[in-house]
Amino acid sequence: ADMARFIAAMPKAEYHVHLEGTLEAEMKFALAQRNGLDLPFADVAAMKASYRYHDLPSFLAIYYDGMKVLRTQQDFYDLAYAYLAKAASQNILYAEIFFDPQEHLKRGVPMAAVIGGITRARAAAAAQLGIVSQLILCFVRDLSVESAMAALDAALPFRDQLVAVGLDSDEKDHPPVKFAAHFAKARAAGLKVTAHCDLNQKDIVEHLRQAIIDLRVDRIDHGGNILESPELIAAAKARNLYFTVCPTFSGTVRGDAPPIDVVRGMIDAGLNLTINSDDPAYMGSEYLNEVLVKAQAHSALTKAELVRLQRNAFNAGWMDEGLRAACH
Ligand code: ES4
Ligand code: ZN
Repeated sequence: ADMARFIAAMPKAEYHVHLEGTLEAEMKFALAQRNGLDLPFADVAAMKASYRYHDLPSFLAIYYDGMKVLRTQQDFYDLAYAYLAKAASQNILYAEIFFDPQEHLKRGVPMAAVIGGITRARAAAAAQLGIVSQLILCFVRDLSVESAMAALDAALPFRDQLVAVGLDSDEKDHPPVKFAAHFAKARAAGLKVTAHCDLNQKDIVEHLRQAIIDLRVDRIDHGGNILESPELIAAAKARNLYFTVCPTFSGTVRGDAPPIDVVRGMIDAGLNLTINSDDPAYMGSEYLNEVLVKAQAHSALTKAELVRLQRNAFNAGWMDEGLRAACH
C-alpha cells in the first residue's frame, strides 16, 4: 500500500499505449448505441468475460473486432480524451500514443476524422488537465505494404499532428525490413521511427537486428529478447536507444508469467527502458500505476530504481524544447 501510494504520486511518462487498446467495454457499448450498431454481448460483464486470449493472434482478433464501433471524429475524440483523463489522474504528465489507422480506413472512416478527433482531444486535455501528448501512427504489419503506404500517404497532410511512425500487430513472418520504404518516407517527412519487436516472437533476434542495424529505428517497443545478443546490447547502448517495455502484456495475453524478467534483465544490462501499459482496457483495466505496482513486485524494484526509471523516461520522448518545458 505504501509502494502503491509512492508509485501513484510519482510524475510519470508513457510511451507504449495503443489508443484502441484503451477502449473500455463501457465506452464500446455507448459508441455502438450512438452509431446504431449491434454488439453480440448482453452487457459489459459478458463483453469483458469474452476477453480471453492465449497468444498474440487471439488477442489481436478481439482487439480489432472491438474497435469497429469507432466511426466518427467525435468517437475518436471521446476515446482519446478518456485515456488522457485517466492518464492525468495517474499523474502521467506526458504520453506518446499509438493508433492503427489502416483498420479505420478499411471501415471507411476518413483519416481526417481519426487524426482530427484525437488531435482535438489532445489539445483539450492539455488545456484542461495539463497532460501533454503526441501521436504515433502504427503500420499494421500483417496487412499489405500497399495498405500501409496508403495510410502513410493519407496521413502526410496531417504530418504536424504526428511525431512518429511505428510497427505493430502480428509480427510472425512480418519482419521490420518489410517496411523499409515506409520508414524512409516517414523519415524524409521529419517523423521519428519505432517498431514493435515483441517478446519471444519467431525470428525475434533477427527482427531486433533489422530494426536497430538495418533500419536504425529511434526506439524499440518491447525488445526484451535483446538480452540474448551482446552485440545488439552494445549497439543499442552506443546509440542511447530506449525500449518501451510492457511487463504485463505477454503474461496477460498468454495467461502465464513472462518467461524471463525482462525489466530486471534490462536494468542490470544498463539499457534505457520505460515501463508502459500497452492495451489497458483488454488487460483488466490496469493502467500505468497498476502495471508499475506489479512490475515493482515482480522485478523487486527499489524506490530509487523507480524514481530513476521515471526521471529517465522524460528523456525517452520526442518533445521539442517547448513541450519539454511544459512537462516539468
Ligand atoms: C499490438 Cl503487437 C501488439 N501488441 C499489443 N497491442 C497491440 N495493438 C496492436 N498491435
Ligand atoms: Zn504494443
